[in-house]
Amino acid sequence: MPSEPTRTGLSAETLARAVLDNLAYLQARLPEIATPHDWYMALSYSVRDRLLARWVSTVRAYAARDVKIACYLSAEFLTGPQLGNNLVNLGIEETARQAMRSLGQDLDRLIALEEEPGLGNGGLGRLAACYMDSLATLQVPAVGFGIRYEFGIFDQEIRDGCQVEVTDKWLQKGNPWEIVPTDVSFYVNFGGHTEAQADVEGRYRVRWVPRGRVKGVPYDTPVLGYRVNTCNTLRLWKSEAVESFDFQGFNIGDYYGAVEQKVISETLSKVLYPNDEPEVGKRLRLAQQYFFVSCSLQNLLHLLDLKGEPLARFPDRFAVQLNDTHPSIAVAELMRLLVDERLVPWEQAWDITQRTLAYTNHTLLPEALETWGLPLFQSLLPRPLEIIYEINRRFLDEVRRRYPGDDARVARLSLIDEAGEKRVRMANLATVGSHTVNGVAALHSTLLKQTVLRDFAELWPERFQNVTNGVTPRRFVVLSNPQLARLLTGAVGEGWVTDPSRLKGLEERAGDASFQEQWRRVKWQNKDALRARIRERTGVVVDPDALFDIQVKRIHEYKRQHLNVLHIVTLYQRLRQSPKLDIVPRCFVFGGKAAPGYYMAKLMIRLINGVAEAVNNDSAMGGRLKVVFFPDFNVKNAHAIYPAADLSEQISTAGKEASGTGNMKFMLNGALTIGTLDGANVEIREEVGAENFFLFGLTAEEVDRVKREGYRPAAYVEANAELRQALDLIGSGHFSRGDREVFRPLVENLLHSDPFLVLADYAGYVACQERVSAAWQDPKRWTRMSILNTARAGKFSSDRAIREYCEKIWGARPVRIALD
Ligand code: NBG
Repeated sequence: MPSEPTRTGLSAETLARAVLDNLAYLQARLPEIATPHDWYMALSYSVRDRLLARWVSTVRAYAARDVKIACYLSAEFLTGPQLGNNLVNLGIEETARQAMRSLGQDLDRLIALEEEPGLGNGGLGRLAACYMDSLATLQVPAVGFGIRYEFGIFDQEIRDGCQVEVTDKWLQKGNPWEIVPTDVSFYVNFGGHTEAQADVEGRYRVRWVPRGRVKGVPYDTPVLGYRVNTCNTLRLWKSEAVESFDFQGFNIGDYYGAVEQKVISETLSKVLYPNDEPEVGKRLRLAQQYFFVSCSLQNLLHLLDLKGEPLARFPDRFAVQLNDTHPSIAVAELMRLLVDERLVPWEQAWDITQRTLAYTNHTLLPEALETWGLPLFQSLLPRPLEIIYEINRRFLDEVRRRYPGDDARVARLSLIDEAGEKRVRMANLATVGSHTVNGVAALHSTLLKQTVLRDFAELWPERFQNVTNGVTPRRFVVLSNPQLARLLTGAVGEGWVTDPSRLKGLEERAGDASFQEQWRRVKWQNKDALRARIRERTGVVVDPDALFDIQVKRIHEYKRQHLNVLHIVTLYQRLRQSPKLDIVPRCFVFGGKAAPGYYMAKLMIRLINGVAEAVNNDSAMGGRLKVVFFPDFNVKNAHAIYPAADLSEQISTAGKEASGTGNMKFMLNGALTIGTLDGANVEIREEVGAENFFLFGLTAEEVDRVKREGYRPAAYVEANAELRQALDLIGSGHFSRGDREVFRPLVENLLHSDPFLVLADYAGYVACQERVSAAWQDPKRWTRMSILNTARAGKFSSDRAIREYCEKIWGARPVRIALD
């Protein structure tokens, strides 16, 4: 029998041979003394080889053919671990298991060793990663551009109930997935000044004389689609110092300034900034954004040159999506590259820019909308700022023509906020420079047009779109919930993985007793597995027969983890007052990181842990209530958490959560949702049916009205004895070992300001939780609802979302790849 090529063969024997080969010749390790990590690396290299075969074919095909490439610009890609996912997409999970067994190694153990590439904060970064998976799976030519942070999002530890941030050293032991092409790098300017002059033909030209330059080096990670040959690229830029750096600075004596610049260039891609931080690291963050955007756009122009095509073809070759405002400096940078460096006339450059770029908005929270003070902008990016002024001048001329005399409107639309310290408004810049602007759920897109971008929506209604977010069923079911995946495949065939509308086929089995029994068994086993992890990570013993009530997401006041806590404290009080009360046993699980500088969010973590300590150790509870704060919520831990949930908490103040994507992951894994009419919850409820969704709370409109009419949180406390008791108990020090001061700021904030209407929604939430408990007591009914949730989750696949982006925004089409 002819033997398969070692680097590409897909049989277990060949794979085992490849692993030994890499162990010996890449890592120089003897099998006898190889550590589990060595084996992990050897297997990963072997899997990467198999990706590379497809990657090469893909890159070749894109270079040779007339294709349009979707370019996803994002400051965050929260990919999570790669090995398991690549095995799933290659379809060789079982083969790998066998191969490693033949080498005396356990595959699951090796997979568990992988460090998490946590290059994102939360939903926004994870969405980018899901989209990369879908793009490849749908065989759409695509590249993701971002930053190769040396330190990703911090690791969270809990000490004495408090969050402690530990630096994330994901690269310490090497990253087997990335490839560094040595033939490309780009330079990016910073600081300095500009000089205007006329060129030989008398045209107005501007030269940017930078203070310094930074070199951007690409690190490529192949992204393979599910069971296809398409293997796209995630290209992350690392900054390096340029050798002959700022000698002028040395000569004129600005020694420290020059050294500072050198340090900046080397630290540019050092660390991912946590969001929700008001002022920290502003300057470096703007520098990071410009750095990766400039490298990426230069790279695209370079690709066009390689194809030998004229600049006018740029928008036909590349669709560039701006993931939030973080890359929105692309509007000015593409203009600069075209006008200054390629000598394209302004009008033509503007046409190219607008036809290329599109912008996705991910938040309406005013404090999260990016603006940059002019002095900072000017000192770091003098030339892009001039270009922004020129864009603004032309744009506002147009506005004045449309709305003569409407100065207030001009002020609102301007790219520069002139009230107080002058600032550049990045959302306005992104909107003006894009052909399409979209929100991430139907409600969010509507509110976007009514609030943050209202004037723009009036000006250009045709520019606004909605694309509801989605999540990949490969990672979030096939990989992380294999038992459910098997059950689904048995019931509706394996086509659901790429066409989850087929899950509708489960509906007819939703009431079937034996199918229900299998369904419950899968859920129970996932809960039992989470039970073991909880015990290992926190020491808390929980019961898999209890209702697993889970809220995992970033910790934020608008997400209202404290509302969840108030419900727990209420149940706790009831049981303390009437120990014999018949209640549904519940295990409450929380997980999520707080931004290091977000005081209130950190206090919420402390509160959860304080409540956990009191509740879990109170013998009167008889084990009926358990509260767990699962530390370090990340993609890896998420794999174990979503599959184990009975109830998904999606309880943000209506109008505040742009979409949510955790809500979709829970639904796909058969959890029922308790939630407000916010973000994608609205569409989840539409899909699953109102009778299968636990709805409570004020609507976005009501929230607005309550606030307009003067919200007085104390009124809700006066009207509700249980609420008063719960707040009193928290204030009494009961959950802080007698210290009455610890939670005072949190309680006072709720009583006197409560910006996210926690107290207004409390009664409705508690009543809704009672409906949850009633449903749980009827296992047939609950299981039916659970099955229907999975059955009707098809809409929330990221494949659907990507198809919409391709059709409505990018004009990108699939390209079938044959292996060379
Ligand atoms: C977040 C929203 C979420 C949404 C994700 C992905 C930001 C700025 N926004 O509701 O808060 O699901 O984006 O769209 O991180």
